[in-house]
Amino acid sequence: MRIVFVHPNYRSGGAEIAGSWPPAWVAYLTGALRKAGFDDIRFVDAMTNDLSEEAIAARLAELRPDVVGVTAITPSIYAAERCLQIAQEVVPDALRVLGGIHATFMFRQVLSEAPWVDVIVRGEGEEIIVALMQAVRDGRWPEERRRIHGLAFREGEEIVATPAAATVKNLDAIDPDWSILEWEKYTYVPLGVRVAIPNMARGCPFTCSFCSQWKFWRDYRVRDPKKVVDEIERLVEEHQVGFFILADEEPTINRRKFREFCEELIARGLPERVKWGINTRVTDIMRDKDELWLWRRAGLVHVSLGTEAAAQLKLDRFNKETTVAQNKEAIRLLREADILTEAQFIVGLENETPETLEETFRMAWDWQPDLANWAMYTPWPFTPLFQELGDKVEIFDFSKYNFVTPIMKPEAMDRATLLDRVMHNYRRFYMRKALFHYPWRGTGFRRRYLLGCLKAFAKAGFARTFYDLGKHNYWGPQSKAGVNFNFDRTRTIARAQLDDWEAAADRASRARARRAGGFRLPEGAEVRACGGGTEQMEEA
Ligand code: B12
Ligand code: SF4
Repeated sequence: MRIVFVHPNYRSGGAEIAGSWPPAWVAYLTGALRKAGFDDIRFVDAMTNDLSEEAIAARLAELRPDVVGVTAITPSIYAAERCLQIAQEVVPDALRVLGGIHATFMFRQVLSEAPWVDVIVRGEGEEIIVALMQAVRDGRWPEERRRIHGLAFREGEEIVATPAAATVKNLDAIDPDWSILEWEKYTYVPLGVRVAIPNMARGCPFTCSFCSQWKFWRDYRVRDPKKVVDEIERLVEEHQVGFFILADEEPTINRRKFREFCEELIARGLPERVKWGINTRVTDIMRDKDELWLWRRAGLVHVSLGTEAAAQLKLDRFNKETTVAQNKEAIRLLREADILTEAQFIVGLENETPETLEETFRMAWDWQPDLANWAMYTPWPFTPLFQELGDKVEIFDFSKYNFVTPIMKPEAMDRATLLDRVMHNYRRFYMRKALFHYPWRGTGFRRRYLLGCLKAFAKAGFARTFYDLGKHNYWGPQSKAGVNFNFDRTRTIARAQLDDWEAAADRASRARARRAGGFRLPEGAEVRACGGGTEQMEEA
């Protein structure tokens, strides 16, 4: 039985400008499937190879799969749906499977707008895909489909969701198969080396209102650090990987395991051969300030911090539980430990003004991170903040939900001005850094790395792919009047999806009423989701 995975060709000029990145989901699913005895698995990376629709069709026709599996985050959903439509056209007998975060939560939307999708895998894929493939192989598909947890599919006019599958409890049984990828294609531009995205921890114990990740992975789990280092050692030895980022949302919260991870890398001499980066929280940096040199010795050279908003007001709204002063201090501590810092700002909520954007620039310059990003607030439709914003969200063209396109229109300015002010921040920040900082940061690794980052920015700037500026017709402040984000305003939320949200809101208000009606957990305990928040993936 031949399974073909396809990574859709979607680009938007954000993080991907730093290189061509290996899709981790393919390695993780392939590992699980091979362990379960499925050995005919192929992969088509339409994104890295920039494949046209015709080229995808030709590859599928040539490979003649029995199953086609595609991934989608929110902005790549239409490209993913199109891949499966192409599969329907050229290999109509193949089972068409879609997975990833967007379809997990928006399965009613997806099955309404793309009825050619045979089945959606909701949540972590490793165990569900194995159960699904076994059913197909053993001839139990589609008769037994209602028995497999974590799926959604159409039965005539009805959209059926089976009960949510459990999260993968034994993460140590996970053994990704990275050999499925064509390694010479994956390069990290700032260092000019091969790059990988291993995953040590899943989930996040926090519940930021704008973020979808804690909801997706649900409970927080960490793999055995030694096993993760085994994986990294194989990536270095077998695939000559010279840089990795951990895919984790929160790798450092479990201090003991993170320390073990660093010590194991050092014990095996890996920091000489591979450098790495993480995303984490400023509060962990403050807590672990005495360990930062250990992190650095283990090869950690780049920390991206969700500093998020300059104004404390915004941090509170995002439920981020951090303070502006902590952000500054965390950056200082990392700088002292010789670790590069990247500060992330989220801008573009409805109350953004030119002054608040200016304020983020001043903060960025005051804190002096090595890199700064101004991401456009993107209302993932399955987050609490989206529900709170209600009809202030008026664009439902998900292909533009990508951190670089202003989805919200701030009350005080139009979208083109918002983009222009953000570009103004980038220009000032990187111009000054390029002239006064990067070239003078010693002669060693740090300087080489920073100049490499500048090269990645410059490359995307010249090609006008940065923030999709070329597509949006932005050429600088003078071009504001001609900027066009090309939103497809015919895109709407499907009736089935709206009905589902309304039903969920009803259930939530009934639950609130029940709680208000006198039910109390012992000793004042609160009902909490396994991610630590108050929301939980629905058992359908
Ligand atoms: C590494 C990364 C990148 C890399 C590499 C992406 C790549 N080629 O895979 C780069 C830097 C290029 C990147 C770019 C972008 N990214 Co990114 N990225 C991540 C990050 C940090 C890790 C992704 C990862 O590998 N996870 C580990 C794997 C194992 O998890 P997974 O992909 O979810 O797969 C599991 C399940 O979802 C499921 N599954 C997934 N696909 C399928 C398919 C099938 C058939 C099945 C059965 C199951 C299944 O099974 C897998 C195993 O359990 C995540 C945050 C995170 N921690 O997840 C953000 C994240 C995915 N990125 C995000 C975004 C928005 C983007 C950009 C649009 C930003 C931008 N403008 O630059 C671009 C889009 C580029 C693109 N076309 O994909 C968002 C998506 C949010 C959303 N709701 O959709 C995330 C979640 C970050 C966030 N803060 O919200 N990204
Ligand atoms: S800390 Fe907040 S933004 Fe970061 S992954 Fe957790 S919930 Fe999301």
